Amino acid sequence: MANMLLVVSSNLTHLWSELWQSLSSLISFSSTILQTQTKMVATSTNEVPSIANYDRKSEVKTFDDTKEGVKGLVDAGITKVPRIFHLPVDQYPINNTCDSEPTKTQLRIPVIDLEGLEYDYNPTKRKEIVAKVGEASETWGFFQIANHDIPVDVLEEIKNGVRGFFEQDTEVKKEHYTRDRFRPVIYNSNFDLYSAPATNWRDTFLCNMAPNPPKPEDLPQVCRDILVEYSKHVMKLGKLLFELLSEALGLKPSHLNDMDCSLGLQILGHYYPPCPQPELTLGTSKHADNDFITVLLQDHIGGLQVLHQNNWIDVLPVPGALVVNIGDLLQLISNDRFRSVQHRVLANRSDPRVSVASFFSTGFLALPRIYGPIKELLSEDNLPKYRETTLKDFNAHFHNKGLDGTSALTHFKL
Ligand SMILES: O=C(O)CCC(=O)C(=O)O
Repeated sequence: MANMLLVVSSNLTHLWSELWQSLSSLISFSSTILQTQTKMVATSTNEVPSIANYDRKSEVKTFDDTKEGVKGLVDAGITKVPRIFHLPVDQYPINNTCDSEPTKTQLRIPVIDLEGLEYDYNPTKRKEIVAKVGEASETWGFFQIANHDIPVDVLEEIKNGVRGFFEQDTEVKKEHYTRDRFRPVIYNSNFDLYSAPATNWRDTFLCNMAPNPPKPEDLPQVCRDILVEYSKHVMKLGKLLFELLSEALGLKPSHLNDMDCSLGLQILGHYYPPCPQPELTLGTSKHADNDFITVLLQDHIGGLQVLHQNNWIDVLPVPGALVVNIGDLLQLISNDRFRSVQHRVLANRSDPRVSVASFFSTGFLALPRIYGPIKELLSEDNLPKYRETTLKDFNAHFHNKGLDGTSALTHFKL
């Protein structure tokens, strides 16, 4: 009898396994992605997992091991957002996704026209622009610039180059997948995958383009030439922006450039695949940038939002314009005069979104230079608010912390 039961049970197991195998082969997902999907249990909207009630570390690792990023999940036909991406309920971007009504408020970040600034030197015009840059940096920490001199076809090409990187053959793309910060090109999904409380619906690649650019052959072939060309344009623009920002602080035009604020450039290409449940997650969590300034090129999709007076304000795409934002390091050296403001990116249901973020900082190099509040800005009424630091130490603190919604600056406050 016991033997018969064993035979029946073994037959049943065999049948079940055959059924499962044919089911699996019916579904055309790659085996890696299938494993990922099986392990990364997708919950429905009303089953909200708390951070503690599943083995997040192992699910995150399974996802990382695919080296296919969020795009890999979408390509595999995923219809529910796996729980590693879920925000805690109180942080859902409720009624605020890209698919919903645009933010009701009329507030918009300033758009500053740089026309005439360089070619046709006109002191009155320059003063006007400097005043606008100063005011936007103090109140918003964000502004858009038009007529910045980077040709529209270069902007189009770099967006296409980034899109091309993420949409190329997965096996070729995977060669760049790494968490080694010292590689010339770093492609992965979520730099803070193992420390952040919720994973973002975003893949990214990063290249350190200045002061020591990678050998051209180390750059991804699909966007190699345009990365080099775009970097040259952004470096020139960065130098101009640091002149304007120096003047806005009442310093000589070369002050911030002389402090090496424009020495280091990291270019990040972000890819936000369409998301089946954008209400549960974010493309990029709330954070402020760990650099002096960021020059951001976004495509037409939208989703970037800035936290202003406790409201999330959409940074609407303006064709041909670039977004500039003040980073933590400029807030630190300007002793809180300029503000590094928190921002986030919403996930969206319909189309992939591409953005190219150019970070000015040398934090990825072990340079000995020490940064603290600029002496010329200090007085008895304006005592230093931050302790001095190397950019390497600042970066290390930012990276260990991850995008957890808190400011990296707090750690450096006096
Ligand atoms: O993709 C965007 O619009 C913003 C990206 C961003 O916030 C960042 O790179 O820090």
